[in-house]
Amino acid sequence: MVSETNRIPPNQRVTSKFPILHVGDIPKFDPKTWSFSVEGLVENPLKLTYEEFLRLPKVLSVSDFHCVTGWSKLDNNWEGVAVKTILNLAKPLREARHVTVVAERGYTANLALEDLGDDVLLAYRLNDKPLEPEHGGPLRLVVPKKYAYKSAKWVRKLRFTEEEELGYWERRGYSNKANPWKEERYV
Ligand SMILES: Nc1nc2c(c(=O)[nH]1)N[C@H]1C(S)=C(S)[C@@H](COP(=O)(O)O)O[C@H]1N2
Ligand SMILES: [Mo]
Repeated sequence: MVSETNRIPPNQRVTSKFPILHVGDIPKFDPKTWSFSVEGLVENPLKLTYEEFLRLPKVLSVSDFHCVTGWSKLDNNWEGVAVKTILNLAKPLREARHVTVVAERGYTANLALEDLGDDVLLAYRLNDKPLEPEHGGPLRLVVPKKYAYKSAKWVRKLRFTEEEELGYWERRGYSNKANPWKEERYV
């Protein structure tokens, strides 16, 4: 057993269920029309079909997931594409400082380029099964070092920008930094 001390950020409770939390309803997924794009300040804009996305090099990554409302779900086995792989393909320009993660139905989350570490993943499998629609399938971002509102479900696009574009919750009073270890919950 891995010790759980020091794994749980302040004022978080561990849950064994995986709660489902999002605004709006779950989008329909059609693998024939779905695409993943990278646009904005990049040398090589990308637009990939679902099949093309699945052919990208994949990684497995185990991480913990902390929702700002106070629950933490430990030891999630994600499988997908490291965001570093996407960066290597799209090649952000020197002016690019921020990324807006654009999901279905107008949900967005924003990150600084330096937040896109080796542990950040575009995931399509969880615990050896295809990622369920309610948890963001076919594709969600996983940002283990931030509160989970940065881990957008149903991701369709990454947009690289010079100026920061605040995301859905970041515009509504939640912390832009979102570091659970520092309890950066609200502005
Ligand atoms: N597209 C989208 N992604 C989203 C959200 C959302 O409302 N829409 N909610 C976020 C929040 S606040 C949390 S806690 C997690 C919840 O992920 P889960 O439903 O897989 O537990 O998704 C995040 N990603
Ligand atoms: Mo959340």
